[in-house]
Amino acid sequence: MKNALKICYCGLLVALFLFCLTGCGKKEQVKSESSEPTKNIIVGFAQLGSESAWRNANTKSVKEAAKEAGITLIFRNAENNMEEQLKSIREFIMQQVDVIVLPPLVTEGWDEVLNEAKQANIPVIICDREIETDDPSLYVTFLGSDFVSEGVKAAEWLINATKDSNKTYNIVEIEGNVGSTPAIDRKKGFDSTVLKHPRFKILESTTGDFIRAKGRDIMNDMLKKYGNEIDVLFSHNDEMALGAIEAIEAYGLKPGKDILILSIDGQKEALEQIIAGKINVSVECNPLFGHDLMNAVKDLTSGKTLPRRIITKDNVFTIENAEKELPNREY
Ligand code: GYE
Repeated sequence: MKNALKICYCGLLVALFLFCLTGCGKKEQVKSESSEPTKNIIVGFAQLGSESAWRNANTKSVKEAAKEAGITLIFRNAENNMEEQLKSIREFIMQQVDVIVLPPLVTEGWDEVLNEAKQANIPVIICDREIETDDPSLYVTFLGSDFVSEGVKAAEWLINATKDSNKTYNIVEIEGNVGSTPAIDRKKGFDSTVLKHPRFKILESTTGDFIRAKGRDIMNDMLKKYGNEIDVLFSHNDEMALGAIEAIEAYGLKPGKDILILSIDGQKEALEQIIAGKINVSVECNPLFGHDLMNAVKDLTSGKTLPRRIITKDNVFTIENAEKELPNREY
């Protein structure tokens, strides 16, 4: 009996040894397959500007992800000038890059240049903001956030926070670049949600181009015009909200209390202001999609079919979770 057990035990050991050997063999094979040199992919990225912490984080994320993926990135920055973006795309076509990536400054005016890319057989990925076109064949996929839903989330916070009051809330709105999807859709989502309730009134809505200094100047003008009548500011990004806070304090009012501040992006500085009680809510818009973008590029160049839209997940930051989230913020 003892001997039989011993034989069984030895048999098991031999089987285990053989299993390991073949297993290791397989691993080696997989390893050598994946370390085969892949074709060098060249991507032309026509960044639209550097107007905000969001934008700079986006640039960093794209550059780092390209490096990690071993993709050659030709990076151009148009500094908020559409002519420059058009020029960059034409330059990429001349260079015969494998893929063009475009975060468009505004929605309109891309058909001609995208047709040139199509004629040159260069696929285009639209990211961050969207374009308006009748020809769906001009780009392969859109990768970015759902801006309507961001506006809705800001509105829902306000509706909920004021639900026990029956006073009328006067709102001012500072918008992003005229004609850009984040400005159009955040406004659409926000306005259509709050205006279902008669207790909200929008006093004025003006563009601040997503820039902090403009947010400050516009808030200044609005305070001169409406003074204490303003109850709520909805700013289309954190940079402009941060500028507006300076103007509100200079005017002698308390941001976050005398004027409720609703904003979008979820950048580090905004979370700090939430903790300080000066911003009430910042709806996240995630700029860190570099990896998803490079994965889409790899799929595209290896012949896979991409979904028409790849939508990033966005959180909502308030006093409830800002402190916990702050150490994790990358922008
Ligand atoms: O919210 C803003 C940036 O297009 C989503 O642009 C982006 C917006 C972002 O300047 O801060």
